[in-house]
Amino acid sequence: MTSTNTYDAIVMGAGIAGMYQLYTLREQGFKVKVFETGDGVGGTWHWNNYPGCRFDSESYTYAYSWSKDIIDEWTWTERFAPQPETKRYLNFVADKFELRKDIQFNSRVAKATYDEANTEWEVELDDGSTARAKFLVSATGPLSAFTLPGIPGRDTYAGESCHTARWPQGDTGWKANDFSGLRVGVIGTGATGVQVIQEISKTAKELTVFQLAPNWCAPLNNGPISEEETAYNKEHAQELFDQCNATFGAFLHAFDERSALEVSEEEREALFEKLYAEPGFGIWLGNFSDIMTSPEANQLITDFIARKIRQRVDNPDVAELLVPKDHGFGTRRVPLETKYFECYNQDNVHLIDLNKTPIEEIVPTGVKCSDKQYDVDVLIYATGFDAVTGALRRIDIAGIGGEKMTDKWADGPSTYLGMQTTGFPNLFTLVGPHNGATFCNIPRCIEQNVEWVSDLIGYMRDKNLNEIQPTQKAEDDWTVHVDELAQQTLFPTADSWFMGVNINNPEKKRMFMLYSGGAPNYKAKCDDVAAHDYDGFVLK
Ligand code: NA7
Repeated sequence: MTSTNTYDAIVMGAGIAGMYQLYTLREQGFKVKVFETGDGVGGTWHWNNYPGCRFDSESYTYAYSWSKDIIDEWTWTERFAPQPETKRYLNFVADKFELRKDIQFNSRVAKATYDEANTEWEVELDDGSTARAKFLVSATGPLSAFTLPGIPGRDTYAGESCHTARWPQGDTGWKANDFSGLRVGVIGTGATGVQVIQEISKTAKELTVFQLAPNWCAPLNNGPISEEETAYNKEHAQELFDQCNATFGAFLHAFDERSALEVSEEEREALFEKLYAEPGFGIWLGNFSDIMTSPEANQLITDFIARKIRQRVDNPDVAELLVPKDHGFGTRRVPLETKYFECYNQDNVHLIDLNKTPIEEIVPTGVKCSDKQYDVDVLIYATGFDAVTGALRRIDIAGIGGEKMTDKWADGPSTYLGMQTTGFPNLFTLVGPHNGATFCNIPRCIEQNVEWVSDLIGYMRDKNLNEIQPTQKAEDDWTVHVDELAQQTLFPTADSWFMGVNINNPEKKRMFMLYSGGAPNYKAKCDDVAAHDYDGFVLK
């Protein structure tokens, strides 16, 4: 082992979190190395380059807030930026702050082992090379470990296919979003499926959508940002960030404090209509305060959205297939769409209900359902992720006494603040399970996570401390608290990635994976812990 591959901190992942963690620790004088699987920065926005990909956060609220130069120099063109623009933005930040010099690309961390004697981590990359650091920060992303269905015959398919999170590069044809003349199949109708379906429907000769459960989608209402708006957003950037940080999900949208049940039907419908016509997540996170906690209130918005779907889809039978029957609005992630429902009014788009006619196998020419075979030229898997813990589960992580993290979390994660778990000292899980950042307008909460970790590492340096991990009690209490908070909401009533459910990971225990107490409460708790000398942690 030479000193050249020994660092103060190793960060796994060069997405939004990893890039900022590198920046903050480096500013504090630490020697930092980032290992990134991909060949560029951006994480989610590097990998998810499928047609139609964009975020559902207002662009200027998704941006980094920590540099006035970035805010002044970068101009967002659309209210909800498409993936290429966000990727360009993150590359712009990487260039501006010379982040790449400390990032090693094409380098997947395969193994991480805690060395108790030296209180440091050794990581091993796919190519067998190793590096060491006192601190190991996971910035691997909550939705990065994609899943492919275990449908029989998948490998026999002779056409072209991909998962949306690994869209192949190409300058022409379907790889460049031109599906003309092609028969396309899409499996999956989550937020990703919705985006890719509405896009492919514009050019495909035939688009066949294979749907298990429909989702409660609502309009994105995207549009260009005018010069006047841009000028305002730049001038008032900090106010806008502060406004976000004060809300439950760190979006611009704050819940209406009234109950959906206490207002008149006219008032209720008026708010629903207004939110449905407005950009972004207002229909979910700016709605009456009890739509996510009261089944009766939730039923009202659920009925409203169902009416909208039935109005927008011409064929009543197809409309019924698109109206979810097994969960209420907002209990799963709400996909925001642009003419998604209208694309089912086109002759070239066909919706297959896999509950009635399940896929039996993939065959060389397409998809064989129980009633019929659908031949396709291109088959797209929009089948989701091993969410929140997936990327960590794919690394062989061993803590004190060689305990494997996969064993410790076999029945689901247990954490303190979603940042650490006992037995794995000096390892921090940004945007990890039970962490407030994972149910959030992510960059807003990433900044909180990163700054908290950087402050803590600085504190340990100042106090000459070498090791930190939570007490068992703090971890148990937080894990119970996370579950209790979730039980106060309607989230546990639906199967979703929030609950760790994806049919392609049947071994994963069904439990709420996020922190549902809201961004301000999460930040207050983290700040309080820090203010009390990291109460709940054992520091040595
Ligand atoms: P999601 O939301 O997990 O959606 C995955 C979709 O794929 C969903 O419709 C699934 O149906 C479907 N699916 C998964 N496996 C299969 C199989 N084997 N057969 C048929 N259909 C299947 O992932 P997304 O990528 O859309 O979104 C993830 C997040 O990324 C999103 O919330 C944004 O925050 C960004 P099911 O739901 O099980 O009925």
